[in-house]
Amino acid sequence: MPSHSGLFTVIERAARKAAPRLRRDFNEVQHLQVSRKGPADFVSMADKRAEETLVEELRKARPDWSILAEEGGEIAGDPNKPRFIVDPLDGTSNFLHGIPHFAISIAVEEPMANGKREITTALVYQPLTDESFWAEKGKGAWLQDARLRVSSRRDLADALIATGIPFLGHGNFAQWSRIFGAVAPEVAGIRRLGSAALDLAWVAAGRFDGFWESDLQPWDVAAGMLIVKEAGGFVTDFRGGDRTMERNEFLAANDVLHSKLHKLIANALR
Ligand code: 2AM
Ligand code: CA
Repeated sequence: MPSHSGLFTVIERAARKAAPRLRRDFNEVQHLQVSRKGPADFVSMADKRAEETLVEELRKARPDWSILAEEGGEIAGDPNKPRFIVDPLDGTSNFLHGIPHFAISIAVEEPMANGKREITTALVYQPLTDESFWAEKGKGAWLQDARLRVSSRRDLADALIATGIPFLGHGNFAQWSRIFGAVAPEVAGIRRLGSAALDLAWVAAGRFDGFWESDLQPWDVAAGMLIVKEAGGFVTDFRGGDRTMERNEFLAANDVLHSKLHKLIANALR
């Protein structure tokens, strides 16, 4: 049984408080599919409401900490204190289309002695399955109270790889296509499920053997990256370095598959 920190309890309580409303709103979306205006405005309301609940709960527990949230942007707090990074609804397009695959993502970023900031606590919570994927730095990654470990597959031919495809003019489609062209013929399958937070949580859980995507936002990946690392996986940029956020490139897998995928990607982008 893992020992939760008080901080993790705060985060999980916030997510569980926002979840019932999200579940209700998701069920409601199905009925709106036929209406003329469509469910888009409704979903954006659901998104905002979930964020309000999360921000309210987090502020109550840690009033002087900053919060970076997808909808509201940055709420300034004490710059020397940690910061919450919050995505109230990752997988919005799934939610909008009635596809049951979305999550709440919450991370805590702490200032370190060396002046850098580091993610130290992470939760990706899937309201419809009630699954809590979480990690605390140095204490491992967990699904509820079961230890998570990245997959042990070593052969690309057995590997199921998740990705995100550039959409609506976002991202670099030419680059994604070159990587896809190099990776797809070598692996057992590629999946595009539409929630980067869950893609990473599922790499940590060994459901996916790897993941690559670029042009994501900090709240999409902050929690998922720590969960992968604490599950024994690697997360790097496409060059194999640690400048994931700066380069906005994310490649995650176990050590063996990470190095194989990295070679394929390096070749494709040469
Ligand atoms: P969001 O659901 O919070 O917007 C996956 O490629 C990532 O891109 C998701 O984490 C998702 O976060 C974001 N995204 C934004 N708009 C999207 C869209 N139209 N289709 C797919 N993903 C989208
Ligand atoms: Ca998101």
